[in-house]
Parts: sequence; C-alpha cells; structure tokens
Amino acid sequence: MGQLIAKLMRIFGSQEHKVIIVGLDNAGKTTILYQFLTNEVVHTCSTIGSNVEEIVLQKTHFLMWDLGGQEALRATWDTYYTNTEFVILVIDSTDRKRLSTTREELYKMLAHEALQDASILIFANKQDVKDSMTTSEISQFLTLSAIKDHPWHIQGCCALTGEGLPAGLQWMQSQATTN
Ligand code: G3D
Ligand code: MG
Repeated sequence: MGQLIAKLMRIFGSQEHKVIIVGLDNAGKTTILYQFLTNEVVHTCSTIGSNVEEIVLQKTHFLMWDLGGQEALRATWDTYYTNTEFVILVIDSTDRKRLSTTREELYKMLAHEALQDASILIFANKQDVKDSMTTSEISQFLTLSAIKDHPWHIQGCCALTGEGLPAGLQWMQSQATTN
C-alpha cells in the first residue's frame, strides 16, 4: 500500500527529491543553483552554511541544498546526506591543482552509507574558459568508469550562460522517474 502511494505520488509528481550540490569552494555551485532558479547570473558571495531552493522541472520537484565548499565546511557535508537522492558535484574545470582533492571528496561520498542509493551528477563547470579541462580528461582523472554502484553522469557546462545545465537536469529527471 505504501509502495502504491509512493508510486502514485511519483506519477503525479508531488514527490520532492533531495539534492545536495557539493564541490570545492569557487567551483560555481551557487552560480549554478541560481542559474537553475532564475536563468540569470546572480552575484554570489562565498557560501557559509548553505543555500536551499526548490527547482521544478516538468512536475518533478527537486529540493536543492548548496553547501559551502571550503575545507572546514566540507567536514559538515555528511550532516546533509540523510535522504539525499542526488549529489551534484561541481568541478571548476580550470582548477587542475585541486582535482585530486575533488577526487578524494568524491570517493569519500561514494563510500558513505547514507549515500548508497544516491545518483551522482558531475558538472564540469567553466567550460567557457580557454584551456579548461574537458569532460573526458576529468572523467579519466576521476576514474568514473570504475564507479559501478551508483548511477553517474558527467556534463560539461558554463554556469554563467547556463549552457549544459538543462541537459544535467534532464538526466536527473530521468533518474528520478525511473527510480
Ligand atoms: P561556489 O559557490 O562553488 O563557491 P560561486 O562558487 O558560484 O560563488 O562562483 C565562484 C566564482 O566563479 C564566481 O566568480 C563566479 O562568477 C565564477 N563562475 C561560476 N561559474 C562560472 C563559469 O561557468 N565560467 C566562469 N568563467 N566563471 C564562473 P567571482 O569573480 O564572482 O568570484
Ligand atoms: Mg557558494
């Protein structure tokens, strides 16, 4: 009965999917959140704590938590994991130096019990910048093809123009409706 109700709620689109937006500081997380929300560039300040907004795509409701990415704040990410269905990992594709830190954070999350059922969307952001890393370079560095226990998808994007963001959201929506 509970399952039937859950299914009906999904069909009628009233279920809210919890999403956390993570990534190192300056990756573009807050810019992405507000680009989703308003299709405009919002002036961002460094996020202390979190921003939360509801994004609706064709009756699918996502409650998105944008978490602070500075080192001290990363330690608090796991307090947001309960009931998270989607992790959006935002990467600054120009930041070659810190990609290994991102990889560590990614594998820590994948191993976390509370995220066992979460799907992972990786945004390779700042594709507008010349010489930024391509999605395939990032995929290789992060050895994404080895991730078998979570659905994942990598999408190049530019948060300033919004390019690539709808494709990422569409992937999330397809995951939300098939799960
Ligand atoms: P964060 O929330 O992950 O810490 P922000 O990151 O959203 O605050 O963005 C950090 C900086 O990167 C901002 O610049 C923002 O404008 C810039 N940025 C975000 N996305 C892109 C992108 O796709 N391309 C480029 N070129 N810049 C981007 P400022 O100068 O305000 O600090
Ligand atoms: Mg921020």
